[in-house]
Amino acid sequence: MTEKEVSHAQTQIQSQAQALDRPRVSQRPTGTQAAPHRPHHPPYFDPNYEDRPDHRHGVPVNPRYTDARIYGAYASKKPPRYVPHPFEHTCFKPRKEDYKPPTTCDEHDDRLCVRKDHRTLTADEQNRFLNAFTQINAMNALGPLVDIHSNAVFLPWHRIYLLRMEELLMTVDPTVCIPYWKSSEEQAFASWLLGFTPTVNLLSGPHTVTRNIGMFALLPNAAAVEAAMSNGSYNMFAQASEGIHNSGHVWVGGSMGGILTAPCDPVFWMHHAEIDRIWSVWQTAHPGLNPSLIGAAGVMDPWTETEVDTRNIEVLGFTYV
Ligand SMILES: [Cu+2]
Repeated sequence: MTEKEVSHAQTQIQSQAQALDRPRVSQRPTGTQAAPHRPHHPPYFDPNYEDRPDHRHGVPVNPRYTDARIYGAYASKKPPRYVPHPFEHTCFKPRKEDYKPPTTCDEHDDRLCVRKDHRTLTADEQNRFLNAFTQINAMNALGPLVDIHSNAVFLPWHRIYLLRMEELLMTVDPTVCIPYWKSSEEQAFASWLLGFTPTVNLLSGPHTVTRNIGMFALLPNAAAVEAAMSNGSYNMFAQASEGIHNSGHVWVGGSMGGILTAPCDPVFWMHHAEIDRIWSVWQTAHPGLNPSLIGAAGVMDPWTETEVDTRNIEVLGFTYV
C-alpha cells in the first residue's frame, strides 16, 4: 500500500466510525438554509437504514422471523424495509428501547394501551383493529407470529404473546389495542367479525380462517369464571382458566380449534385478552401468588421477558377497562 492509500483507508475507517456514532435523528445545523428535498420517508423511518452497522454475520436460519422486537430469538437482523402507517396518525407508543420514531401524540394515552370490551368499540375502532390486522397480514408479519404459537407456560407466555401482537398492530395504527371478548357474559360471537376470514401465510402454507360456531361445545358461563376466580392457589386458578379458555376455542371451532391455526382468527386475540383480563383481576385479588417457574422455564421463549416481568400489566404497558 502506498502512503496515500494508507491515509485514504484511515479516513474511510474514521468516517465509518463517525457514521456509527452519529445521532439517530438527523439534525440540520442551525443557521443553514432549508434542507434540500428528501425522498419520501415512511413516517418512522430509520435514518440509519441505508448504512446500518455490519453485524458480521448473515441472516440466521429462519428468514421468516424478521424483527427481533416481535419475533425474539427467531428474528433475523434485517427488519422490514417499510411498514405502512397512516400519515394522519404520525404517532407511536414505544414500549421497547429500540423504537425511536418521531412522536407527536396528542389525543390518546401514550403510556398505556387501553384494552376494551369489544362491545364498547365504535365502528371506527372496529375498523382500525381489522385494518391493522389486515395490514400486518399483508406485510407477512402475522404468519410468523402465528407460527410461534405454543401452549408453553399458559398464562404468562400468552400475556407476552398478546403484547407482541399489540405492538405489531400498533406499528400500523398506534391507536389500536386488542379488545377483549367476554364470552362468558355474551354467549355469542362478535358479529362485526363474522365476515372477516383472512388468509394467512403459515410455514405449512396459506391458511384461510374458518369457524364452526357453537357446533361442538358450550361457551363457559359466568359461574365457571366465578368458580375459577375463587381458587386460592395459582396452579388451581391456572387450571380452571385453561379449561375456560379451551371451551372458547372449541366453541368457535374451525381455525380456532387448532393450536397451529388459532391465532389467524382475530377472535383468538380477543379471547386471550379476556383470559388475560380474568388473570389480572385474579392477580389483584391474590397479591403475591405467582407461577413458580425457575430458570429456563421462567423465560418467555422466544422473547427475553421472564415470569417476573409478566406480573404487572401496567408495567408491561396496557390495562383493561
Ligand atoms: Cu388459546
